[in-house]
Amino acid sequence: MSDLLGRLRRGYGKKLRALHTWNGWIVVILALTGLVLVGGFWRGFLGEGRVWIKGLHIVVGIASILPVIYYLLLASKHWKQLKEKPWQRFNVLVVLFLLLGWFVSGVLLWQFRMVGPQVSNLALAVHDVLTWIGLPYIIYHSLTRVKWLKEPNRRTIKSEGSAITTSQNTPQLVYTRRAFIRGTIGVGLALTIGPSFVKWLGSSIGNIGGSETIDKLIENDRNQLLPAPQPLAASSPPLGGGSQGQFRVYTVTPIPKFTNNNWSFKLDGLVDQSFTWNWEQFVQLQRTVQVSDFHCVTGWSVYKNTWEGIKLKDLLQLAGVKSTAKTVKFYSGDGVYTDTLTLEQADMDDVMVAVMHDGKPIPNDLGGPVRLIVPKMFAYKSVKWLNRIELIEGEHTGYWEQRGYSNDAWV
Ligand SMILES: Nc1nc2c(c(=O)[nH]1)N[C@H]1C(S)=C(S)[C@@H](COP(=O)(O)O)O[C@H]1N2
Ligand SMILES: [Mo]
Repeated sequence: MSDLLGRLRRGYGKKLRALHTWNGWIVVILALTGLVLVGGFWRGFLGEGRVWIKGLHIVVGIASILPVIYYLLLASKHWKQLKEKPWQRFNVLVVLFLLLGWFVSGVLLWQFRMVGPQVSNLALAVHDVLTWIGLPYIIYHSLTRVKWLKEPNRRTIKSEGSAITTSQNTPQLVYTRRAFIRGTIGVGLALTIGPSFVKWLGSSIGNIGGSETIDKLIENDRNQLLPAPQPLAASSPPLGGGSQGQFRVYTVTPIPKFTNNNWSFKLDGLVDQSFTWNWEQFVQLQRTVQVSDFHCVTGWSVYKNTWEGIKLKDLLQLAGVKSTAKTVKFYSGDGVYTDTLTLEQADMDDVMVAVMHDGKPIPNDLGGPVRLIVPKMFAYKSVKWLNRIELIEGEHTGYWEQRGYSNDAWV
């Protein structure tokens, strides 16, 4: 009888430890993939890989609930075991809270289409804040455990009894190897995510403190285009009362900057008359003002943007679309990014070739001097640094659509 109990106990200790190891690996994978996804630093050269990393992050994230459920089945016994160790009880609660919080907010983000932008914005904020407090906590936890592992009697999860005898001749080896593995993971983590982590941490703190605002991006604007466009009355003060929320600066290339000398705007392809405007000519074109929300598929939105620019349909009318044309193709001045709309979509009243945001020129970080705005679609359609519109006969698959995003981008 007591033998059986002992075996169960041993089994339990092993299970808990295996669980802990699995959980540790899952957190490492999620942390690495998550930080790479969120770190603007990596966006530029990941390209296509980003979609795969996102897939991996989601799959592993969903799987991460399994060890939690498994733990909860064993929890009452572990909890009793920790009776005299309030700090370790606290640790268990913190870790459970983090894992469940990440899981729930992660599932909502994954299902952003179903839950809508309001919920997914909240979920993204929660996911971020949990990472912001959770990752340092977990890194600290694993670093201190490396020391603990060298002192087996301080371990919480003991395999009571025979484990000590069996491991007696090799404990040094076992623990050193573990410490080594953990150390390696630690160094690997630091090297891979270090740069994006620091950057992201900075911007997260900025976002929470509200200091990394559009004003700051405007201040850092590296475009030099003269004359500055004069805002219409509806733009200044902005009709929408000023945008709410913050843009995350996205790019798949180094961020371009423009001057009067290297900037022009082309409208060509299957049109009756093609155009090439320089900046002085471009700011003469008739602009209008609209207020609209801006939604990124990754879960964030900026509400009530007052955009001023030229309606796409006005531009198309000016050039005269040939009857053979089927698709409107947009080119970014970054030389890489493209996207498309069908002629029917391009005819929507609120699709705009935008020049100003909230009454000010769009800074180059946010796609200025000219970016596309398609309010009814997710923002990957809103090509930054727009400098060419071509009417084409066939179809074209845009940058993110080539990498797995749906060509149907309706919000
Ligand atoms: N040229 C270019 N345009 C782009 C992108 C990009 O990486 N390059 N990202 C798209 C995506 S996914 C989003 S959410 C918005 C982000 O705009 P922002 O960087 O001004 O916040 O730009 C869209 N247009
Ligand atoms: Mo996006």
